[in-house]
Amino acid sequence: MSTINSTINKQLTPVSFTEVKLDDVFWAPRIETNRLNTIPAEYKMCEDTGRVAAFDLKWKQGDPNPPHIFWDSDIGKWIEAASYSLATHPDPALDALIDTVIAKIAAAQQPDGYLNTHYTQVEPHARWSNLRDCHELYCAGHLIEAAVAHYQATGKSSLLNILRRYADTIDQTFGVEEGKKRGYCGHEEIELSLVKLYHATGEQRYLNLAKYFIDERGCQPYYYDQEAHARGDDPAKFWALNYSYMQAHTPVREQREVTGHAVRAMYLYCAMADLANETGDLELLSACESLWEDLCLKRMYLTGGIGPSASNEGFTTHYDLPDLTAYAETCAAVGLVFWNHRLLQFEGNGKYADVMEKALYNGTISGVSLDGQRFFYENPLASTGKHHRKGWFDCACCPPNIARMIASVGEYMYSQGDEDAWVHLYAQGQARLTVGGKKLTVQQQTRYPWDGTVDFKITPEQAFAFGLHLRIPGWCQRFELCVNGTPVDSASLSVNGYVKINRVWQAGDSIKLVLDMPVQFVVAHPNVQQMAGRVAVQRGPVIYCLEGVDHIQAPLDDIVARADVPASDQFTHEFQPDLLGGVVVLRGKGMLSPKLNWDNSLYQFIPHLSQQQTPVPLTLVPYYAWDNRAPGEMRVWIRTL
Ligand code: FUB
Ligand code: ZN
Repeated sequence: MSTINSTINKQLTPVSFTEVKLDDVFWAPRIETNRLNTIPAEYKMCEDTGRVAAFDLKWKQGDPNPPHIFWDSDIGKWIEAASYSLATHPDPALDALIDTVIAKIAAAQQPDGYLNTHYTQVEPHARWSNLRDCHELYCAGHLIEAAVAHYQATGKSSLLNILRRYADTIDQTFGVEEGKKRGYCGHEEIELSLVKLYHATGEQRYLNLAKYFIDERGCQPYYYDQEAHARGDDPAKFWALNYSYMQAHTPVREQREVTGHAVRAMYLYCAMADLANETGDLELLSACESLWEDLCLKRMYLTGGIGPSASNEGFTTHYDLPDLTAYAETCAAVGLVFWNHRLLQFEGNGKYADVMEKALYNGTISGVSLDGQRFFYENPLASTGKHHRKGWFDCACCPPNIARMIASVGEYMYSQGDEDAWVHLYAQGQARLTVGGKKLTVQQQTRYPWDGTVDFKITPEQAFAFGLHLRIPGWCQRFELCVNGTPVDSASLSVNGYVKINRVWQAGDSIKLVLDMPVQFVVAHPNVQQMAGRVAVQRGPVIYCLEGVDHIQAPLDDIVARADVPASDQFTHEFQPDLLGGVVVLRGKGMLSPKLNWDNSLYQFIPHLSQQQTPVPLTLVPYYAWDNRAPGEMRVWIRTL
């Protein structure tokens, strides 16, 4: 059921991460690790693998290691991450390093503005001949995002000017006008980047081009058929079988079911939300709303991972959420954050913040090791002990994606409007907001996500009236709220997952929000057959898991949780500063199933199963932190009696 109003209500604008200073227990150390370890390590890998040198245009036919069709996107995402990092932490060496890469990019730009290291060197006569498979516009999109981020972080227009020229070339090449190609990219990304470029430059034609790409997608006759014929290929032999793989089977406004490749879907939906926001396009917004329900109510992992299948790196059927074989690509969860953040800005509906928070604390950051130097591409919810992070991948989309998300995580925390301010996420630090043209500071003191108490100080430059919305997360069943020490009847003030406090705020005003954060069992919808009879454990926004290293007595599948007793009564929680970078660990008791002898049997009778079980101590650690100690098994979903 759609909850979107009949007109688009644009109340919220995100508060830029440059206005949000974090000194919290959770994100601040990650941002620092990202800056000190991840961004340099990724640059080194880009250098070592030839991605940086590809812009020197020295590769010749017959040389080894030809520039790959989407190497440019890795450089784009790296520059974006590095620029976000610069924006909050000035670093002359990093600034200079980015400048050297930009100089190479400038030199690689062709006289007509075209810019792609693969096509310029490896297939110079085949430009724009295979939009379906070859990522040209996708690479352009990531370079545009990089250019906008770099411009915003440094004020330098060096990269922006390059990408404007390239965007102009793209604009002259694609469109409905006579003589232009009516194509669109097989991997969405250019669309959302053009909306960013429009914002950075004020040039309406970039927004128009984004709209063209979105509106043209999925129209018949299919461009990809025509393009295949022009190449001499049979479109019926498309390796992915049909265009739902890239969400191009039907016009996007008509799409109601999430299909195909998960990262592509997320980037498309981001652009649809962007365009709806810019142009008031209700059709696009209502398509987003339906797609959101299809995804988040029937296809999303508990961790915010999405896309269960490796074969299409994406979606299958409703409720198909296997744990061990989950693909759940890091990039897809990052894309889910991007999309939900955009949808959140329309009406401030907490359901989007809930999904965003779920992915932020679980299925995205599981993609990077605690030292920031090893990465998961796939984020399964169970492991037999063979799945481990790696320093890099041939297809290296995930490492720089998680880096850009972490470097800009402050962006997801607050919104501002003409009459209201919103706090979506809790993290210690302070933010500068502007509400109706008036400035204020919001300070949070908290140990979230390890503790549910948040103390706020609200400091407007001058006293003024506005509504302050504080999110009550979906996982929280009970909370208490005091303003200046006086309890507030918050039930009457709660709308769409937020409590709204209306008053004339003045310097020195304080708020105490206490979110009850017990350990909870979670069960899956009965249609998720793979999880029947299993529970997961969650505390606050954090999903927990069992790791083999804490349970050497038996394989994890022999461990059974006692779901007949509330989780809060059986698990204690304790912050352990020296474990896994500082985490709350849960401890309790489960049971060990008896060891049965399965020689020569497929089924057997076992009377009085429960009497044969023996108690076993359980230790649960945050899912995102798994595989950072001795390698071994992992389970999120635990068997029950
Ligand atoms: O195709 C470019 C990127 O590589 C995609 O976003 C990922 O899923 C991986 O296939
Ligand atoms: Zn990826």
